[in-house]
Amino acid sequence: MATFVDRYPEEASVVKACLTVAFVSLGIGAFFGLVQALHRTGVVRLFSSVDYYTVLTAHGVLLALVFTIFFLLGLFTWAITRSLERPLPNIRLTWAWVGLAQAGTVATAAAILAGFVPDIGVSADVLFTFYAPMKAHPLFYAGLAMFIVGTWLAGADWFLAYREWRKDNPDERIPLQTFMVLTTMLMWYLATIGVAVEVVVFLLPWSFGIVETVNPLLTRTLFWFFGHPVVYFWLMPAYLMWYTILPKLAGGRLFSDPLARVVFVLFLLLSTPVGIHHQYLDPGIAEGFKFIAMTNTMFLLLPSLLTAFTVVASMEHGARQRGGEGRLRWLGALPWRDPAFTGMALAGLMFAAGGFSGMINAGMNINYLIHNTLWVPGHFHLTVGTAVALTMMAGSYWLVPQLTGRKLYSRPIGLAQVVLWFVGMVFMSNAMHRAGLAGVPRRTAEPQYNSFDFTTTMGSIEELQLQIAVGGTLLFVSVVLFSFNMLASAIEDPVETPVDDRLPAPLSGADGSPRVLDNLRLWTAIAVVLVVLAYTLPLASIVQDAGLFGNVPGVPMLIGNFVESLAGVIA
Ligand code: HAS
Ligand code: CU
Repeated sequence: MATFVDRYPEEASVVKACLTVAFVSLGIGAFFGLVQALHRTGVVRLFSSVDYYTVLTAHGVLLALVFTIFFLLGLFTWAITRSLERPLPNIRLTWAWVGLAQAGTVATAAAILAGFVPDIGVSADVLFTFYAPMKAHPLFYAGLAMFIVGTWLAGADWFLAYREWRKDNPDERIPLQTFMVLTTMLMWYLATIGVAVEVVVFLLPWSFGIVETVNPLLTRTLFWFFGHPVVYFWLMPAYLMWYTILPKLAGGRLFSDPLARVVFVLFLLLSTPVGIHHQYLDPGIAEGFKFIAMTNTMFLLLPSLLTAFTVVASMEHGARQRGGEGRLRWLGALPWRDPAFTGMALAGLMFAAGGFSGMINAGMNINYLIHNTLWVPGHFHLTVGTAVALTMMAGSYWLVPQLTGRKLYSRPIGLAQVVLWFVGMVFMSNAMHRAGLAGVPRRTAEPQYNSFDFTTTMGSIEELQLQIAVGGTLLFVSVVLFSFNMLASAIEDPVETPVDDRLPAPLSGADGSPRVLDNLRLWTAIAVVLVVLAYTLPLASIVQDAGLFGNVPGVPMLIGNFVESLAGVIA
């Protein structure tokens, strides 16, 4: 059995090109994470607090946007090619989107890093949630636009591959991995409408000086229209690996293929009409709209709860195939020495905790307690920072040898790396959650204000700061080990018996399930209707209140008038 690179050499190069960008971003982004954790906690201050937002923006953009999405581009290319069992139809198109996304990344990263150079007039300290009123240099938005268009073309490339396959296989069910890629991309097309309008219609002209003002609430709302679903765009590659690769690594088979399809369809339907749960504290959006977003968010827990069940059931099946017995003793029969398996399992375990803090965020009333505190970074370091990032690193130990035809340099280092990530994150994210409950704010260079004591029943602030610094340092060491292992693997000798990339058939296959599951047009249409229902009225009322570009006399002026007349009455 030839491995991936032997069967599809050109596609393997594409995947490698994407993963290389992902891993370089991971290395640089992790470095910014370390210096920032040490700075915030007051352990060592390596840069001036004035540069804090440049560091934080570089950290967030390089890790949350570039590392994750470039990994996705590589993984999905691999998944489409191997599950359709054919090369991509138009390799020039493929290289075009790789190049465009890479060029966009370079432009955006340059705009951010230029912030460290004084007096050149280029900076983009707008954080990874780049909405107004923060303004970046046009290069930042232009790069971002290229990057997003790159992902759109990638999706087009994969849909074309699917269309070719369909011509030859008119009656077959869509292969599972292809199904996952296509539903994720449909969700992405819908979600990115928000950010495209935000950047092209408002932020870019504003940054160029073509328009003078924007409506900040409108750009925030358009951002979160995209900003929630983007978290599932990061998560779906991890789910693809948990559903299709993890069962094999565990020694078993996926519990249910139709259940996996249902999960991806639910994400397509529900990921977008929930973005307002990031805006519970925004004035200017009526409570009723926030309540609808909360209700939709609670429904959106379902696909992840189904995933927890299906993935753990598949792992248990694998363990029993390997001789595992008992109610919980089977856990011991899992291949814990395999870094790919262990990393993914630990990532899943942490996601159970991250999902729990997500449920707390999602409650409109409890959100007021944690919003804009360190609790929120605690939440997303478990989700994107572990469920996604650790799964991607762990998956690489299995994936990369298929792309290079070389062996992995060191499994023990890989194992140490994934365990170190888990331990580092236990320290850091637990302390972040607790510090958040004590009121420590997020996005602040020096959160310990003079004459203000955060000490509460949550423990002393010094202890929490120390845990964050220790955790952050362990995470950085983990990335160093990962980068070293990947680099060393790139120059290993080619192997004679390559990794077997065949995936076992699910215990319950697609054949017995209703064909309507594969009706992508139907699900897309319903998803569009749900978004229209969730967003038309809130957007209309935001525009009515303060105008498209924020220059129509609206609520602020009404308040001004009110205050003025009140002052008159008092006088
Ligand atoms: Fe979130 C804020 C709600 C999931 C990322 N989230 C954020 C931010 C980020 C983020 C980056 O409602 C901050 C944005 C900013 O900068 O302001 N989030 C949720 C909810 C979920 C959720 C309800 N978030 C994610 C995922 C993310 C992510 C996934 C990235 C990938 N989040 C919120 C809310 C806010 C928020 C509010 C705004 C907070 C504020 O006020 O600012 C749900 O999707 C979670 C569902 C998950 C579960 C867990 C299921 C468990 C599984 C594990 C299976 C176990 C295995 C292993 C496989 C119900 C699937 C077993 C192992 C063995 C050994 C047996
Ligand atoms: Cu969200």
